[in-house]
Amino acid sequence: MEGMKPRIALPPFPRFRGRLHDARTATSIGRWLGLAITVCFLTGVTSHYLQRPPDWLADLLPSRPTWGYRFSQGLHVASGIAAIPLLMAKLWAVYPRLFVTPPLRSVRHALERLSVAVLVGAGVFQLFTGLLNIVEWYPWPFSFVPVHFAVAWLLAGALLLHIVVKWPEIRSHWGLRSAGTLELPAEDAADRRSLLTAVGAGVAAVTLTTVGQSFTPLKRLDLLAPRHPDHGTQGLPINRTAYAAGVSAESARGWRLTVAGPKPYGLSLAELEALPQYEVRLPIACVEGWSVEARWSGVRIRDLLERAGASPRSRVRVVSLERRGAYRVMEMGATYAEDPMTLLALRLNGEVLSLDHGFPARIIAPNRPGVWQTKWVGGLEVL
Ligand SMILES: Nc1nc2c(c(=O)[nH]1)N[C@H]1C(S)=C(S)[C@@H](COP(=O)(O)O)O[C@H]1N2
Ligand SMILES: [Mo]
Repeated sequence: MEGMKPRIALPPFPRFRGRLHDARTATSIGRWLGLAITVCFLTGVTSHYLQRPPDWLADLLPSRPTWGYRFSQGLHVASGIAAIPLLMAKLWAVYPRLFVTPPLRSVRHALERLSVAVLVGAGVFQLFTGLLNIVEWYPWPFSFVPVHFAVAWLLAGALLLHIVVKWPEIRSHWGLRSAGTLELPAEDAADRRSLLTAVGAGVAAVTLTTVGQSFTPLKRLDLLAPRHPDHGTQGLPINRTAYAAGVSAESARGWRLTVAGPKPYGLSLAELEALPQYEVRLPIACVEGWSVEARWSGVRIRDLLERAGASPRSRVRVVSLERRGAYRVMEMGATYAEDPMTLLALRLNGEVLSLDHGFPARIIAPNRPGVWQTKWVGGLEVL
């Protein structure tokens, strides 16, 4: 088994005298990085299928627990942010290997280096695009969701391959007790502890100063988070304003909800308000990593479906008044339509919805990504 210490390099390559650029450091940090990436991958895949289920899955997605999407998306963003200092430390530990001589020793060595290049490239790409996504900055020409999703699989595959290839080294460096058998110089121990403590403190710092945007009890600490749960009208952040969506008080005037089904009908706002109203506490859990719970009240979707002569277990298409935009049209599977907590909400935290939060009416459903909590609803269609 080759060791991790690079051979003494010839000029013009740099020389590395730091003692912690070794397999032990790489393993100590790598296992936490591996854990963070695994959690991030699993929660990311969960989020993807909740947001864009294939047709066969759409009517089977669970509408409970109500906090499910909030939890998995919060964990996705938190594990991704925690992975950033871990990845930086890991790259620091191993980067002298970039300069090994000769650069390629054999076909096997070339393949191994290529797989590491893919791993590092995909890892940096995912964390970078994810981080910019949560600040809603998209400075690239491609569409974020499909590319971030595809590269996630590349990263998962490259990581798995890396773990398999490095398994003998990982295993021998994993436990603390094996240290004695590895002839690690005792004088490294204190430096090693300092390095790992610093990395741990970095992870704790970035986590604690951002996680409050989805985990409200820590909201007072969310100094570095792009979103704050209390910033926004009616005690709730706003992702897309009415102005940006091209919806105005004018366009909402004379509004009637249209419901297309076996027995189609329309209802004015006053008529909707006269129907039985229900109140629910549900979060908006944005795919961009912020979540806040609020008190919503309005009419149950299942009641509106029954009134149209449809089964409450129907798939529904919801169309917004918004002229254009990726979230103008939304489809809701039968499990959500049927859930008594799924409302066409008219009120938020006891007040009539503000225009930015979707006046005259918006969707609120349990265990769904924020993108599908459609604002400015114009019509429902039973499918
Ligand atoms: N019609 C429409 N509804 C929409 C959106 C949109 O762009 N258009 N944005 C969605 C997103 S991404 C989120 S997170 C929530 C945010 O709701 P809020 O602005 O009321 O907090 O609304 C959703 N509803
Ligand atoms: Mo969102």
